[in-house]
Amino acid sequence: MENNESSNSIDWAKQAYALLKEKQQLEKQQLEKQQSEKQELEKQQLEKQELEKQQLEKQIKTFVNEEQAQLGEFNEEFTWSAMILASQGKKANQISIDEIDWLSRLKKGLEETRKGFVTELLDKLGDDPLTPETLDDLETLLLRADAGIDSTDKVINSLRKKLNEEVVGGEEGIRFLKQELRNILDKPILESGNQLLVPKKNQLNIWLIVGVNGVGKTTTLGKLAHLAVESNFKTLIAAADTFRAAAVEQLTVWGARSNVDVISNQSKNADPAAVVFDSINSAVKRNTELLLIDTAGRLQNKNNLMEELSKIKKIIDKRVPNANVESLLVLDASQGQNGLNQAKGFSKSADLTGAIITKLDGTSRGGVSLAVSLEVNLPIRFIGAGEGMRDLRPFNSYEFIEALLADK
Ligand SMILES: Nc1nc2c(ncn2[C@@H]2O[C@H](COP(=O)(O)OP(=O)(O)OP(=O)(O)O)[C@@H](O)[C@H]2O)c(=O)[nH]1
Ligand SMILES: [Mg+2]
Repeated sequence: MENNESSNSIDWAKQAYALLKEKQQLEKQQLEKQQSEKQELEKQQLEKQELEKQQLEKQIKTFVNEEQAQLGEFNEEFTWSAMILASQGKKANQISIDEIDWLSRLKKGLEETRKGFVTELLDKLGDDPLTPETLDDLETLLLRADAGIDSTDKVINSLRKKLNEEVVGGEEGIRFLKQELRNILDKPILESGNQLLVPKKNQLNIWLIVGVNGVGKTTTLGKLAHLAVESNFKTLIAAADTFRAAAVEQLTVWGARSNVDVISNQSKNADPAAVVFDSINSAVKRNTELLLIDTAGRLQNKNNLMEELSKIKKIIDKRVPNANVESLLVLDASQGQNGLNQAKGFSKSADLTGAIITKLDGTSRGGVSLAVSLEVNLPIRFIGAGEGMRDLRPFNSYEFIEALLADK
């Protein structure tokens, strides 16, 4: 009996030992697996970093080569662009390759809007005098290009009034239409008392770039940095979008393209307001003339976004009350009426001073610029038509409307 018991307990001990051994083995294997997984992950991260570094270097190299405007052919594009500059009073020797190049690209960029709007309009108008039916067609076309109901009504009513007073030929109709459209775009600009938005020399100017996610804020900021450096402004960038992980890298590439320093805080959950604070300190120390602040487009919710913007604004007002501050709302033209709603939303909570319309290339809804000017009374300050560094220019209603209504 006793013997039996002791052999049982030996068996039990053997069993327990085997189980423990197995467990230990398993744990060891798990540990080894974890370690090798960790090593693999580290290796992958290193490879990824190396790849990103290579891509960054490659991008910067391509940018340097790509960014110089070239004198193209003496063709219809060149002639049209030169004529637009000439009709604004520029002399032949005052015209730069950059300006010609931009106008050709703007016209090309607005091709989609034009196709769905002007080509049809010109066909309808022909050389015959305007009729009430052509006005109905024009109304539909303007609405389709996202000019908005108010702008469309305004233009159509003016044309109708003119029609009641006199016979309006096709060509004159177009001229009148262009003027009416320009009036809409120019009104908020004239009311701002500032025809062209340029940083004030030898002072601190702070431009806050705001807007919902993906509209092109960071890209626009990069292009603005380029324009500013070209115009000899001492420029600095603040990476205050701390929400999106890759935002700082994206800005660093843009900064490198124009040789502009980027103030950032790489740590996780960094406070955007702290980044702004640091960047203002650097700007003051360096006598910076233009501080461009990139902000997040997406936070946990819309209220957070607005709260963050007002926090940033407060820091600026407190730390540098004399700075010339602009809050510029970036809108993606391809979002049409949605853009108009964003402009209305932001103008309620964020003290906006202007708008920048991006992605005018390849959209058929460039008309949203009219809706924003008329319905939100926001001066359009810049327009972007492309992803390149040179694809952003100060807004000029004459050039915009000519490019929009170009008849070829
Ligand atoms: N075609 C075209 N693409 C543009 C233009 N501007 C920006 N983009 C592209 O739009 C995408 C989004 O641009 P971002 O600058 O990252 O937009 P964002 O507003 O900073 O986005 P979040 O930081 O995520 O809120 C990118 O792929 C840009 O290259 C433009 O004028 N034309
Ligand atoms: Mg961004």
